[in-house]
Amino acid sequence: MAAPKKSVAPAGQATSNGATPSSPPDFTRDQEMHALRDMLLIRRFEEKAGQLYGMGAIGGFCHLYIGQEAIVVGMQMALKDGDQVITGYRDHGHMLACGMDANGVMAELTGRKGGYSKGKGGSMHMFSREKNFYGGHGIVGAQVSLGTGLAFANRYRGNDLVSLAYFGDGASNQGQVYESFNMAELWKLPVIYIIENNRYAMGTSVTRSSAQTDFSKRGVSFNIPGEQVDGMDVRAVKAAGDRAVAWCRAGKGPFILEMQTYRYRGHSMSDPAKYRTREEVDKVRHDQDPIEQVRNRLLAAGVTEQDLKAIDAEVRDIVNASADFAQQDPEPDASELYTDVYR
Ligand SMILES: Cc1ncc(C[n+]2csc(CCOP(=O)(O)OP(=O)(O)O)c2C)c(N)n1
Ligand SMILES: [Mg+2]
Repeated sequence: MAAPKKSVAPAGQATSNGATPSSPPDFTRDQEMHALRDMLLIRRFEEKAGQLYGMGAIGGFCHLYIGQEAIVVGMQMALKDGDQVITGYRDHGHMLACGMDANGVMAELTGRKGGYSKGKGGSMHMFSREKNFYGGHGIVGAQVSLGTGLAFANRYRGNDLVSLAYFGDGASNQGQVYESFNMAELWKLPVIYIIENNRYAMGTSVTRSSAQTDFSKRGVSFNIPGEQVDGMDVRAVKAAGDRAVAWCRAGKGPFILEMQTYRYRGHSMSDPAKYRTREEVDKVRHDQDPIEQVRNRLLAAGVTEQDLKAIDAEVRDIVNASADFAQQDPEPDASELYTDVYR
Protein backbone atom coordinates (compact mmCIF):
# COMPACT_ATOMS: atom_id res chain seq x y z
CA MET A 1 0.00 0.00 0.00
CA ALA A 2 1.37 3.43 -0.89
CA ALA A 3 1.33 5.60 2.20
CA PRO A 4 1.55 9.39 2.20
CA LYS A 5 4.87 9.45 4.06
CA LYS A 6 5.45 13.00 5.21
CA SER A 7 7.22 13.46 8.47
CA VAL A 8 7.29 16.56 10.57
CA ALA A 9 9.69 17.01 13.47
CA PRO A 10 10.08 19.64 16.17
CA ALA A 11 11.89 22.73 14.91
CA GLY A 12 15.55 22.10 14.30
CA GLN A 13 15.23 18.37 14.80
CA ALA A 14 15.64 15.93 11.93
CA THR A 15 13.01 13.24 11.64
CA SER A 16 14.33 9.75 12.11
CA ASN A 17 13.21 8.76 8.63
CA GLY A 18 15.24 11.55 7.11
CA ALA A 19 12.44 13.85 5.99
CA THR A 20 13.09 17.58 6.15
CA PRO A 21 11.24 19.35 8.94
CA SER A 22 8.70 21.78 7.53
CA SER A 23 6.68 24.43 9.28
CA PRO A 24 2.97 23.77 9.59
CA PRO A 25 0.38 25.95 7.88
CA ASP A 26 -0.63 29.07 9.80
CA PHE A 27 -3.83 29.19 11.80
CA THR A 28 -6.40 31.92 11.29
CA ARG A 29 -6.75 34.28 14.22
CA ASP A 30 -9.97 32.52 15.27
CA GLN A 31 -8.21 29.17 15.26
CA GLU A 32 -5.32 30.57 17.33
CA MET A 33 -7.75 32.06 19.85
CA HIS A 34 -9.74 28.84 20.03
CA ALA A 35 -6.59 26.75 20.53
CA LEU A 36 -5.27 29.12 23.18
CA ARG A 37 -8.52 29.06 25.12
CA ASP A 38 -8.88 25.28 25.07
CA MET A 39 -5.24 24.65 26.00
CA LEU A 40 -5.43 27.20 28.81
CA LEU A 41 -8.59 25.59 30.13
CA ILE A 42 -6.79 22.26 30.37
CA ARG A 43 -3.66 23.79 31.93
CA ARG A 44 -5.57 25.74 34.61
CA PHE A 45 -7.88 22.82 35.29
CA GLU A 46 -4.91 20.53 35.85
CA GLU A 47 -3.14 23.04 38.06
CA LYS A 48 -6.28 23.29 40.18
CA ALA A 49 -6.63 19.52 40.33
CA GLY A 50 -3.02 19.37 41.54
CA GLN A 51 -3.82 21.88 44.29
CA LEU A 52 -6.96 20.05 45.37
CA TYR A 53 -4.97 16.83 45.49
CA GLY A 54 -2.40 18.50 47.72
CA MET A 55 -5.21 19.65 50.03
CA GLY A 56 -6.51 16.10 50.32
CA ALA A 57 -9.75 16.87 48.44
CA ILE A 58 -8.89 14.33 45.72
CA GLY A 59 -7.94 10.78 46.59
CA GLY A 60 -6.58 7.85 44.60
CA PHE A 61 -4.72 8.19 41.34
CA CYS A 62 -4.42 11.46 39.47
CA HIS A 63 -2.23 11.87 36.36
CA LEU A 64 -1.82 15.39 35.07
CA TYR A 65 -1.61 16.32 31.38
CA ILE A 66 0.31 19.59 31.77
CA GLY A 67 2.67 20.12 28.82
CA GLN A 68 0.77 17.87 26.41
CA GLU A 69 -2.24 20.14 25.80
CA ALA A 70 -1.58 20.88 22.10
CA ILE A 71 -2.22 17.25 21.19
CA VAL A 72 -5.82 16.86 22.20
CA VAL A 73 -6.71 20.40 21.25
CA GLY A 74 -5.14 20.16 17.78
CA MET A 75 -6.61 16.73 17.10
CA GLN A 76 -10.06 17.82 18.20
CA MET A 77 -9.87 20.63 15.65
CA ALA A 78 -9.47 18.01 12.92
CA LEU A 79 -12.59 16.02 13.89
CA LYS A 80 -16.26 16.29 13.11
CA ASP A 81 -19.24 15.70 15.33
CA GLY A 82 -19.67 12.02 16.15
CA ASP A 83 -15.99 11.03 15.89
CA GLN A 84 -14.95 9.14 19.00
CA VAL A 85 -12.11 9.47 21.46
CA ILE A 86 -10.64 6.95 23.88
CA THR A 87 -7.51 7.20 26.01
CA GLY A 88 -5.70 5.92 29.10
CA TYR A 89 -5.53 7.34 32.59
CA ARG A 90 -3.94 10.73 31.76
CA ASP A 91 -7.34 11.75 30.57
CA HIS A 92 -8.70 15.04 31.97
CA GLY A 93 -7.39 17.03 28.99
CA HIS A 94 -9.08 14.70 26.52
CA MET A 95 -12.39 15.08 28.32
CA LEU A 96 -12.25 18.86 28.37
CA ALA A 97 -11.17 18.99 24.72
CA CYS A 98 -14.17 16.79 23.84
CA GLY A 99 -16.39 19.42 25.45
CA MET A 100 -17.19 17.63 28.69
CA ASP A 101 -18.24 19.88 31.53
CA ALA A 102 -15.44 21.00 33.89
CA ASN A 103 -17.79 20.71 36.89
CA GLY A 104 -18.56 17.09 36.13
CA VAL A 105 -14.91 16.18 35.63
CA MET A 106 -13.69 17.94 38.77
CA ALA A 107 -16.55 16.51 40.86
CA GLU A 108 -15.57 13.05 39.70
CA LEU A 109 -12.03 13.69 40.91
CA THR A 110 -13.34 14.62 44.35
CA GLY A 111 -15.71 11.63 44.37
CA ARG A 112 -18.97 13.56 44.35
CA LYS A 113 -22.48 12.77 43.13
CA GLY A 114 -22.31 15.26 40.26
CA GLY A 115 -19.22 13.64 38.78
CA TYR A 116 -19.39 11.93 35.40
CA SER A 117 -19.37 8.50 37.06
CA LYS A 118 -21.43 9.64 40.04
CA GLY A 119 -18.22 9.97 42.05
CA LYS A 120 -17.49 6.25 41.85
CA GLY A 121 -14.92 6.16 39.06
CA GLY A 122 -12.42 8.88 39.87
CA SER A 123 -9.72 10.31 37.65
CA MET A 124 -9.22 7.27 35.40
CA HIS A 125 -12.82 6.24 34.83
CA MET A 126 -15.07 8.82 33.24
CA PHE A 127 -17.16 8.58 30.10
CA SER A 128 -19.59 10.66 28.06
CA ARG A 129 -21.64 9.07 25.30
CA GLU A 130 -23.00 12.52 24.53
CA LYS A 131 -19.52 13.92 23.84
CA ASN A 132 -18.26 10.64 22.30
CA PHE A 133 -15.63 10.15 24.97
CA TYR A 134 -15.17 6.46 25.82
CA GLY A 135 -12.77 6.71 28.78
CA GLY A 136 -10.51 6.87 30.83
CA HIS A 137 -8.77 3.40 31.20
CA GLY A 138 -6.30 2.33 33.87
CA ILE A 139 -5.02 -0.77 32.12
CA VAL A 140 -2.08 0.36 30.03
CA GLY A 141 -2.82 -0.38 26.35
CA ALA A 142 -6.41 -1.56 26.81
CA GLN A 143 -7.81 1.50 25.11
CA VAL A 144 -5.97 0.60 21.91
CA SER A 145 -8.06 -2.55 21.44
CA LEU A 146 -11.22 -0.80 22.57
CA GLY A 147 -10.59 2.10 20.18
CA THR A 148 -10.10 -0.42 17.39
CA GLY A 149 -13.47 -1.88 18.38
CA LEU A 150 -15.08 1.54 18.09
CA ALA A 151 -13.68 1.75 14.57
CA PHE A 152 -14.99 -1.74 13.80
CA ALA A 153 -18.47 -0.61 14.88
CA ASN A 154 -18.27 2.43 12.60
CA ARG A 155 -17.18 0.25 9.69
CA TYR A 156 -19.94 -2.28 10.42
CA ARG A 157 -22.57 0.45 10.54
CA GLY A 158 -21.30 1.94 7.31
CA ASN A 159 -20.93 5.47 8.65
CA ASP A 160 -17.90 7.66 7.96
CA LEU A 161 -16.89 8.29 11.57
CA VAL A 162 -13.34 7.97 12.82
CA SER A 163 -12.13 6.87 16.23
CA LEU A 164 -9.02 8.19 17.96
CA ALA A 165 -7.14 5.89 20.30
CA TYR A 166 -4.57 7.77 22.37
CA PHE A 167 -1.80 5.93 24.21
CA GLY A 168 1.70 6.48 25.52
CA ASP A 169 5.22 5.53 24.50
CA GLY A 170 5.21 2.91 27.26
CA ALA A 171 1.87 1.48 26.19
CA SER A 172 3.29 1.12 22.68
CA ASN A 173 5.27 -1.89 23.86
CA GLN A 174 2.15 -3.82 24.87
CA GLY A 175 1.24 -6.93 22.87
CA GLN A 176 -2.41 -6.09 22.37
CA VAL A 177 -1.39 -2.94 20.50
CA TYR A 178 0.01 -5.10 17.69
CA GLU A 179 -2.92 -7.49 17.63
CA SER A 180 -5.08 -4.41 17.18
CA PHE A 181 -2.83 -2.99 14.44
CA ASN A 182 -3.08 -6.23 12.51
CA MET A 183 -6.86 -6.40 12.60
CA ALA A 184 -7.28 -2.69 11.94
CA GLU A 185 -5.23 -2.83 8.74
CA LEU A 186 -6.66 -6.18 7.65
CA TRP A 187 -10.20 -4.83 7.92
CA LYS A 188 -9.31 -1.24 6.94
CA LEU A 189 -10.76 0.16 10.13
CA PRO A 190 -11.03 3.95 10.47
CA VAL A 191 -8.91 4.40 13.58
CA ILE A 192 -6.11 6.86 14.27
CA TYR A 193 -3.55 5.58 16.75
CA ILE A 194 -2.09 8.57 18.51
CA ILE A 195 1.07 7.76 20.40
CA GLU A 196 1.75 10.50 22.93
CA ASN A 197 5.50 10.12 23.22
CA ASN A 198 6.29 12.18 26.32
CA ARG A 199 9.66 10.40 26.60
CA TYR A 200 8.88 8.51 29.81
CA ALA A 201 6.73 5.65 31.03
CA MET A 202 6.54 6.30 34.76
CA GLY A 203 10.29 6.71 35.46
CA THR A 204 11.59 4.75 32.47
CA SER A 205 12.87 6.72 29.51
CA VAL A 206 11.99 5.68 25.97
CA THR A 207 15.64 4.97 25.18
CA ARG A 208 15.87 2.47 28.03
CA SER A 209 12.71 0.59 27.11
CA SER A 210 12.12 0.76 23.36
CA ALA A 211 14.06 -0.99 20.61
CA GLN A 212 12.43 1.22 17.97
CA THR A 213 12.11 4.77 19.27
CA ASP A 214 10.59 6.13 16.06
CA PHE A 215 7.01 5.31 17.02
CA SER A 216 5.65 6.39 13.65
CA LYS A 217 7.26 3.21 12.29
CA ARG A 218 5.52 0.88 14.72
CA GLY A 219 2.94 -0.02 12.06
CA VAL A 220 5.42 -0.83 9.30
CA SER A 221 5.01 -4.59 9.43
CA PHE A 222 1.25 -4.15 9.22
CA ASN A 223 1.43 -1.62 6.34
CA ILE A 224 0.01 1.14 8.52
CA PRO A 225 1.34 4.57 7.57
CA GLY A 226 2.71 6.84 10.27
CA GLU A 227 4.03 10.32 10.87
CA GLN A 228 6.14 11.94 13.55
CA VAL A 229 4.59 15.21 14.64
CA ASP A 230 5.76 18.14 16.76
CA GLY A 231 3.20 17.63 19.50
CA MET A 232 4.12 20.93 21.13
CA ASP A 233 2.87 22.93 18.13
CA VAL A 234 -0.90 22.85 17.91
CA ARG A 235 -0.77 23.81 14.22
CA ALA A 236 1.41 20.82 13.38
CA VAL A 237 -0.94 18.56 15.32
CA LYS A 238 -4.02 19.84 13.50
CA ALA A 239 -2.33 19.56 10.09
CA ALA A 240 -1.27 15.97 10.78
CA GLY A 241 -4.72 15.26 12.22
CA ASP A 242 -6.34 16.52 9.02
CA ARG A 243 -4.19 14.18 6.91
CA ALA A 244 -4.87 11.18 9.13
CA VAL A 245 -8.60 11.86 9.33
CA ALA A 246 -8.83 12.21 5.53
CA TRP A 247 -7.00 8.87 5.14
CA CYS A 248 -9.39 7.10 7.51
CA ARG A 249 -12.58 8.68 6.20
CA ALA A 250 -11.61 7.68 2.66
CA GLY A 251 -11.73 4.04 3.77
CA LYS A 252 -7.97 3.49 3.54
CA GLY A 253 -7.65 1.99 7.02
CA PRO A 254 -5.78 3.03 10.17
CA PHE A 255 -3.10 5.69 10.58
CA ILE A 256 -0.44 6.24 13.25
CA LEU A 257 0.58 9.65 14.56
CA GLU A 258 3.53 9.84 16.92
CA MET A 259 3.16 13.06 18.88
CA GLN A 260 6.49 14.21 20.26
CA THR A 261 5.68 15.84 23.53
CA TYR A 262 6.71 16.18 27.16
CA ARG A 263 5.00 15.95 30.53
CA TYR A 264 6.04 18.69 32.93
CA ARG A 265 4.73 17.05 36.09
CA GLY A 266 5.48 13.68 37.62
CA HIS A 267 3.92 10.48 36.33
CA SER A 268 1.21 10.70 38.98
CA MET A 269 0.98 12.65 42.20
CA SER A 270 3.74 10.78 43.98
CA ASP A 271 6.81 10.77 41.78
CA PRO A 272 10.34 10.97 43.16
CA ALA A 273 11.49 12.61 39.88
CA LYS A 274 14.92 11.00 40.11
CA TYR A 275 14.93 9.89 36.49
CA ARG A 276 15.35 13.32 34.89
CA THR A 277 16.92 16.63 35.72
CA ARG A 278 15.20 19.86 36.64
CA GLU A 279 17.12 21.47 33.75
CA GLU A 280 15.60 19.06 31.24
CA VAL A 281 12.08 19.98 32.32
CA ASP A 282 12.84 23.71 32.43
CA LYS A 283 14.34 23.66 28.96
CA VAL A 284 11.21 22.20 27.36
CA ARG A 285 8.97 24.59 29.30
CA HIS A 286 11.07 27.52 28.24
CA ASP A 287 11.69 26.60 24.60
CA GLN A 288 8.63 24.69 23.51
CA ASP A 289 5.63 25.39 25.72
CA PRO A 290 2.54 24.89 23.51
CA ILE A 291 0.55 27.70 25.13
CA GLU A 292 3.37 30.24 25.03
CA GLN A 293 3.89 29.50 21.34
CA VAL A 294 0.32 30.53 20.54
CA ARG A 295 0.39 33.53 22.89
CA ASN A 296 3.57 34.82 21.26
CA ARG A 297 2.19 34.41 17.76
CA LEU A 298 -1.02 36.23 18.70
CA LEU A 299 0.88 39.10 20.31
CA ALA A 300 3.13 39.36 17.26
CA ALA A 301 0.00 39.53 15.09
CA GLY A 302 -1.31 42.50 17.05
CA VAL A 303 -3.66 40.92 19.59
CA THR A 304 -3.44 42.91 22.82
CA GLU A 305 -2.45 41.68 26.28
CA GLN A 306 -5.94 42.84 27.29
CA ASP A 307 -7.60 40.41 24.85
CA LEU A 308 -5.46 37.58 26.13
CA LYS A 309 -6.25 38.45 29.74
CA ALA A 310 -9.95 38.20 28.94
CA ILE A 311 -9.44 34.58 27.84
CA ASP A 312 -7.43 33.91 30.96
CA ALA A 313 -10.20 35.35 33.14
CA GLU A 314 -12.92 33.33 31.41
CA VAL A 315 -10.94 30.13 31.88
CA ARG A 316 -10.12 30.88 35.53
CA ASP A 317 -13.83 31.46 36.25
CA ILE A 318 -14.74 28.07 34.77
CA VAL A 319 -12.00 26.31 36.72
CA ASN A 320 -12.73 28.06 40.02
CA ALA A 321 -16.44 27.30 39.65
CA SER A 322 -15.62 23.64 39.02
CA ALA A 323 -13.45 23.50 42.15
CA ASP A 324 -16.23 25.06 44.24
CA PHE A 325 -18.79 22.68 42.81
CA ALA A 326 -16.50 19.70 43.35
CA GLN A 327 -16.09 20.52 47.02
CA GLN A 328 -19.69 21.43 47.78
CA ASP A 329 -21.54 18.75 45.86
CA PRO A 330 -22.60 15.85 48.14
CA GLU A 331 -20.95 12.45 48.06
CA PRO A 332 -22.99 9.67 46.44
CA ASP A 333 -25.61 7.95 48.60
CA ALA A 334 -24.48 4.80 50.35
CA SER A 335 -27.04 2.91 48.22
CA GLU A 336 -24.90 3.71 45.17
CA LEU A 337 -22.38 1.19 46.47
CA TYR A 338 -24.52 -1.49 44.86
CA THR A 339 -25.32 0.15 41.51
CA ASP A 340 -23.30 -0.09 38.28
CA VAL A 341 -21.13 -2.91 39.64
CA TYR A 342 -20.80 -6.56 38.74
CA ARG A 343 -21.55 -8.83 41.69
C1 LIG B 1 -1.24 -3.55 31.98
C2 LIG B 1 -0.59 -2.57 32.90
N1 LIG B 1 0.73 -2.68 33.18
C3 LIG B 1 1.33 -1.79 34.00
C4 LIG B 1 0.60 -0.76 34.57
C5 LIG B 1 1.31 0.25 35.48
N2 LIG B 1 1.53 1.50 34.76
C6 LIG B 1 0.68 2.52 34.87
S1 LIG B 1 1.12 3.83 33.91
C7 LIG B 1 2.47 3.04 33.33
C8 LIG B 1 3.39 3.74 32.36
C9 LIG B 1 2.79 4.01 31.01
O1 LIG B 1 3.54 4.98 30.33
P1 LIG B 1 3.12 5.61 28.96
O2 LIG B 1 2.39 4.64 28.14
O3 LIG B 1 4.34 6.21 28.37
O4 LIG B 1 2.08 6.76 29.35
P2 LIG B 1 2.29 8.13 30.17
O5 LIG B 1 2.09 7.81 31.61
O6 LIG B 1 3.65 8.62 29.86
O7 LIG B 1 1.22 9.04 29.69
C10 LIG B 1 2.57 1.77 33.89
C11 LIG B 1 3.66 0.82 33.60
C12 LIG B 1 -0.77 -0.68 34.26
N3 LIG B 1 -1.55 0.29 34.77
N4 LIG B 1 -1.34 -1.56 33.43
MG1 LIG C 1 4.97 8.20 28.32
